[in-house]
Amino acid sequence: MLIKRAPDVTPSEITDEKVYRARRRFLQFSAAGLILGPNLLVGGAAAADKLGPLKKGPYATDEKLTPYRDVTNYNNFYEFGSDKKDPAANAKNFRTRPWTVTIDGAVKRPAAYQLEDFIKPYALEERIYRLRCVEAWSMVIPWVGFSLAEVIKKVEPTSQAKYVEFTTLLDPTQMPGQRPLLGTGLDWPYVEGLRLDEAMHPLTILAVGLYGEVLPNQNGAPLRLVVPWKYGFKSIKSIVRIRFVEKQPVTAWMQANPSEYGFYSNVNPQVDHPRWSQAYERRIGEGSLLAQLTNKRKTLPFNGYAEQVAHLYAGMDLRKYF
Ligand SMILES: Nc1nc2c(c(=O)[nH]1)N[C@H]1C(S)=C(S)[C@@H](COP(=O)(O)O)O[C@H]1N2
Ligand SMILES: [Mo]
Repeated sequence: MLIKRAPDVTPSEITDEKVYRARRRFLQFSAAGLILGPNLLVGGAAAADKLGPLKKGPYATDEKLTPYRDVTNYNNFYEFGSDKKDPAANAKNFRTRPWTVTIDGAVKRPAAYQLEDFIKPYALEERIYRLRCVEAWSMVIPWVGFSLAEVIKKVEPTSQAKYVEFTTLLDPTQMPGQRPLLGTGLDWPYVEGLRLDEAMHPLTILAVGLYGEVLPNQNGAPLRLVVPWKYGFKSIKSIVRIRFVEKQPVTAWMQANPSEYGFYSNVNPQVDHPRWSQAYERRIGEGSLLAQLTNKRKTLPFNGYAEQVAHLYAGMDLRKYF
């Protein structure tokens, strides 16, 4: 990010990580005037906006972090195009302020918040999680966010609330992928859903940043979900609405192709995608593409979070509920 590299040069993970670790120390020890007050998010979308102070969240993996350059230039965000480089290029001027987050449906306290007010009550944490895409690649990302369960407790779901539905902004003027002819084929806006107990799980977070900085637009600014035991597409970006519902939501990918994408989409090496295996994955940014292809990693059940989440699916046939 800071160092200009020729496209064929392997990114130096060490440099990125060093810069990041140093920056994190800076965030922890700098004078109060230099960092943001607790839980405050800087306005605007400049990539260098720092977040802090950050407490360390649970479940961190000690695997090597995926370089910032890969995390922010190898993206799926179909609203901005379907090529991995499209979101970084096309989301540059995406406006993330003002931003309204609506909470509605089966809750005692429905509300429409300005983003800053929505985020204010929660302490930001760093959560280092693996992200495993259904396309059989993975990353390790230091997210900044807070537990979705905290939000859910505050808005008090009623007994009707069995699922949580999330919706991305609909704005074809800003999102070329949503335009009828240039569009990337999904029924917009992008919708995702979780069962209420999945949404309440302590691994599930709403993220506002990564690598100690405000979320870059291509990673789902200003607010995105991160559900690390599910395929990446469940981690919906640029959220404007969180709705509590009785029936299982129809998600964007189920709508587009129900035989390939199910509601649960738990990472499962034993249940292949109809067109490719899910048994292995390549770790983005780890050496050359050839190295990634020849030296693949075994995909772990629930993306390695089985100990934390397998109980949520006890007794369910995960081939049927894929
Ligand atoms: N609104 C929206 N959210 C989305 C997507 C998308 O196209 N639109 N892509 C998903 C997919 S397939 C993945 S793998 C992750 C990628 O997140 P990242 O680009 O931050 O790594 O975002 C998910 N969230
Ligand atoms: Mo994905």
